[in-house]
Amino acid sequence: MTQARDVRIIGAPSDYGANRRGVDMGPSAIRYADLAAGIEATGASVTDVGDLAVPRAEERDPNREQPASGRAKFLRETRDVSKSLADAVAGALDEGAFPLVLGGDHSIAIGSLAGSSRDAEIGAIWFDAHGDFNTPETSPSGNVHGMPVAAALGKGSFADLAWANAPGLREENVAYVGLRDIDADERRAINESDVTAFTMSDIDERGISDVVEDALDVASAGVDGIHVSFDLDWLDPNEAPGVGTPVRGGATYREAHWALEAVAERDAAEGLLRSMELVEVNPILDRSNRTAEIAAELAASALGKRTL
Ligand code: B3U
Ligand code: MN
Ligand code: MN
Repeated sequence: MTQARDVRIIGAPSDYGANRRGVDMGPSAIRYADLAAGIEATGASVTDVGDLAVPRAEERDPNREQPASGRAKFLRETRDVSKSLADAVAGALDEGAFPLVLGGDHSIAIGSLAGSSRDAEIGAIWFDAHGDFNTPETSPSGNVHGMPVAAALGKGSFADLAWANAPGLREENVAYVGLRDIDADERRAINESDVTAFTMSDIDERGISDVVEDALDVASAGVDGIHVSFDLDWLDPNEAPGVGTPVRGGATYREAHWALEAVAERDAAEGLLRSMELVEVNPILDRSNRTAEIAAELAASALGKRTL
């Protein structure tokens, strides 16, 4: 990178996609954990455009609008947030800035992916315990945070919802890292699709470095850039307790830093990092803001923070 990056922080305090309250406070908690200073230490400049307007879930009826088949709670509200986030992300890119989106639950990825791929072919790396590949038809919960990858790719009844689709994302360029909690129908759908999925077992067997390098190859093949979607529940709950759906057996703190340093290294060589989001930080369930602190640190690692 010849020019210093101009990072634009966009808060998306939505919790419409999750069944536990609290992730709406994620953006504040991550900012409070010295996010901007950590990013500036990489040499980047930072502009924080604040939070998107998200009405409180209590004031809304989750069933007011539903897809043609299946169930997706707060679909109407999710559409509104997705559209405004997609515009904010695409607007940042248009102006030469790097969009760093703070969630919110993982349903916000629908907007990030739509915005990042509005005028470009992109790949996506998905760090998550979960596949987020449910459709309204397969979801056991109706929670949209378990559906954003399927939504972006137009699966199931998302095929009819253009706002949810990411125009420049092909499933061949989607790579999961560290999956460990998948629903039965979701497993079938992932296996039948052209996405590439590395599980926690793959990391145990091959090591984090080989797996992340492979994921980067998949996501970056033939595209203009990649989106990094980072769900804090990818980490082990002992390290990152402040998430709504913790799953045992996750990545360590060191593996997480290594993974994002590998992203930064590839970016330094190839300039491929286009957009990023940090999601599912739930301050109510956290201990002394440590999950938010990890999120802030990981953003700095992805953007090129170095020890030496
Ligand atoms: N797969 C389940 C659980 C879940 C997905 N993402 C999170 N939880 N955070 C579902 O509801 O789709
Ligand atoms: Mn997720
Ligand atoms: Mn998850």
